[in-house]
Amino acid sequence: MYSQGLIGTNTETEESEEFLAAFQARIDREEKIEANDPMPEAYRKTLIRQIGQHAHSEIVGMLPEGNWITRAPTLRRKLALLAKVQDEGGHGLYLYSAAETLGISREQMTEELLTGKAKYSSIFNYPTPSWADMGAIGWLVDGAAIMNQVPLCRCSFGPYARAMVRICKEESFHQRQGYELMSVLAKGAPEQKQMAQDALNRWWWPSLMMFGPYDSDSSHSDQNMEWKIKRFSNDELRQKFVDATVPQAELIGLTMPDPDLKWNPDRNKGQGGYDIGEIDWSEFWRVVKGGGPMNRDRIAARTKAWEDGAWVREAALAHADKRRARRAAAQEAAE
Ligand code: BYC
Repeated sequence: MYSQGLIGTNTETEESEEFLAAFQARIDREEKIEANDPMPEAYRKTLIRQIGQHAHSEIVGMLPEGNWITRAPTLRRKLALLAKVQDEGGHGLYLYSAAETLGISREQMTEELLTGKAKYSSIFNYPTPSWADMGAIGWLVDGAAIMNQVPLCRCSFGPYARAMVRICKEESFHQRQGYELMSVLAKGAPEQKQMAQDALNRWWWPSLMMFGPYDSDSSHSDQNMEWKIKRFSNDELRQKFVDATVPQAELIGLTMPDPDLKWNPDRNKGQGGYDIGEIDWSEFWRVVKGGGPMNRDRIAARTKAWEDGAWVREAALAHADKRRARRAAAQEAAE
C-alpha cells in the first residue's frame, strides 16, 4: 500500500480545480515539486510508476553485463565492466530512494517487479552471447539512456531530477567505454569486426524501442510533458539518438541493420536527419509483456537475489529496532 497521509497528502479540497491550477502554475514557473509538497494523486502515481520502472531497469540491467565480468578478456576491461555494473546498482538505489519519498516502500516496489505488475525496460530481456555485446550495450543502450535521461535532470519532481544528475554523468562514461570497445573490435581481425557487426545488428532495433511507442501510441506522454516530467516526446528523443549514432557507426566502419535508413535534408526543421525503417512494435509488446528471450531468467535472478538477501534485511531491521529501544530506554532513564 502507498503510505498516503504521511507525505504531501491530498484531500478532496486539494484536488479541486483551484488546487490543480495552482499546481500547474508552479510547474509552469519551473518550480521544483518536493516530496512534502501537496500534489495531485495522478502526478504522484505517474512518478511512482516511472521512477519505479526506471529503478527496476537499472537493477535488472546489471544482469546482462554481469554475465561477462568473469570472462572479460583483459584486466582493464574487467575493471571497467565491474565499475559499470556497480554504478547501475547505485543508480537503482538512488531511484528507489527517490520513489520512496513519494510514499511507496522498497518492498512493495520489489514485489511489483517480481510479480510482473511493474514494468522494466524491454532492452534487458535480450541475451548477451558475445563479448561484443558489452560494447554494444555501452554504446547503444547507455547512449539511448543518456538521450532519454539528460532531460530528466530538469524533471519537475526534485528528488528524481537530482538523482538523475549523477546518473547521467556515470552513463556518459559507460557510453564512451562501450563505443571504445566497439571501435577496437571494429579495427581488429575480420572475426572481431564481424562480432561487433553482429552485436550491432542484434542491439540496434531493441535500442530504438527503449524510447517507448511512437508518439501517436504513447498513453502518458502528453500529460507527462504538461507536468514537465518528460521534456521531449518518445519520437523526438529517438530521432536525436538516431541522428547522433548513425555517424558514430560510420566512423568505425560498421553498418546499421536498416535498409531504409537514409539522410533526409527536410528533417529537424530543415537541418536534416535520418529516416529509419518501421519499428517492429509486435516484438516490443511481446517483450514488454514477458515473452522476450530472457524475461523469465531476469525475474528468476531477481527473485533469487531478493530471497537470498532476506536474512540481511531482517538482521539490519532487528539491529535498528534494538538501537531504537536502547535509545528510548536511555532517554527514559535520563528524564
Ligand atoms: N520498456 O505512454 P508511454 C536504464 C511502457 S535505461 C518497457 O510512452 P511513458 C539503463 C510504459 O511504461 C532504461 N516498457 O510511457 C541503461 C507504458 O506502460 P504503463 C530505463 C515500456 O512513461 C543502461 C507504456 O509502455 N529508463 O535503466 O510516458 C544500463 C506506454 O508508454 C518501454 C527509464 O525508465 C520500454 N522500453 O514513457 C543500465 C527512463 N517504453 O506504465 C540501465 C525513465 C514504454 O502504462 N522513463 N514502456 O503500463 C521514461 O522516460 C519513460 O517512462 C519512457 C516511457 C520513455 C520509458
